[in-house]
Amino acid sequence: MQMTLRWYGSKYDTVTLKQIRQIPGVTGVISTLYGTAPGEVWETKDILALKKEIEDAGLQLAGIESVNIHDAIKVGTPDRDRYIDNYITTLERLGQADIHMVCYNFMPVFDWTRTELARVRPDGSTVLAYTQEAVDALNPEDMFASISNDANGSILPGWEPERMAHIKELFGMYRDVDDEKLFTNLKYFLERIMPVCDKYGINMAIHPDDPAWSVFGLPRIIINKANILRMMKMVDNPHNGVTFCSGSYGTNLENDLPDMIRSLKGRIHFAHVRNLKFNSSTDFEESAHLSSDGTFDMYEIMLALYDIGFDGPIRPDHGRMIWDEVAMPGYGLYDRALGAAYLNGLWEAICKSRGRSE
Ligand SMILES: [Mn+2]
Repeated sequence: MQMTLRWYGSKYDTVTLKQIRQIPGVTGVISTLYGTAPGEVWETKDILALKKEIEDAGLQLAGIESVNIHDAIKVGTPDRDRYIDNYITTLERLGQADIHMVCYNFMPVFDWTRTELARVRPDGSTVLAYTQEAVDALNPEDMFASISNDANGSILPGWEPERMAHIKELFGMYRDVDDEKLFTNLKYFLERIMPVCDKYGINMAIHPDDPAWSVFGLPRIIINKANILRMMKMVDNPHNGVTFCSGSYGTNLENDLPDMIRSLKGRIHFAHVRNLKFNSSTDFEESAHLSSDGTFDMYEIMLALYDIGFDGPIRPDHGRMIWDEVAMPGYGLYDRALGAAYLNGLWEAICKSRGRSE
């Protein structure tokens, strides 16, 4: 596996490539052209400039998170083919630039959802947190207002103001889309993009829905083992794979994370590994990465990845805000660096005890 950190680009991120380079064991970053809108074709010169900037800093661009999917594709409107054509062109250009992993999600309207971006923990650190009670008490517009007011001045991916300005319209588009329709539209999209993925060796890695259940009545399908195996079978191509995000699948305590990993051998192309601490089944917070601080056994998660021969990029996920850092919630430097070092330590111990060199 290759340890990486997510990086939003020098225009948007408070963390520098130089800082990332100094985290021991981190050799790559996962990035995106953050200024592009879903549905837009990415320009080759912009892709190459991003890649060069990262390589000049002594790191590798290990994959893209994300190339976002236009709502027309998720809803299945008559103009979806135009947006899929654009997506294919972007994939072609990424492949030509020697980039072979693309993360994306198929979540309607919202990306990940949290109800607090800075819950204070007993040690004074702040973390992202979720309570179902708070979601039940809010409407989507209020949710957007509370998220954007709390974001330390950053624009959070998936919560861009331009997008949220159309929130009512977006909800309207999804009125007739249920889980089955969303599966059908995902299949249509995947079947159309697989040829270009085959040609350039691009691994598509779908990110799970977060939290792993319906929010505000919207359909959500990438939530559990049964659905993800259905997706793997419906387009049975090794390039149709997943981002295994422990913090997103883990929002549902019925998901057995190591078992899910073992069921996806050969299809996990990217891993987000972090812990959650559940205070009740409907209230959780994003704790430090260590097993001892949260609900999940992080050793068992890393061991399952080892057992299936996982060799893709991995990254620590949202970190706590510690040591008075001011950054995009979840995306500060310090706690993610601690997370990377911890996951690398687990991996080294597993490799040495099992006799594989890396
Ligand atoms: Mn994730």
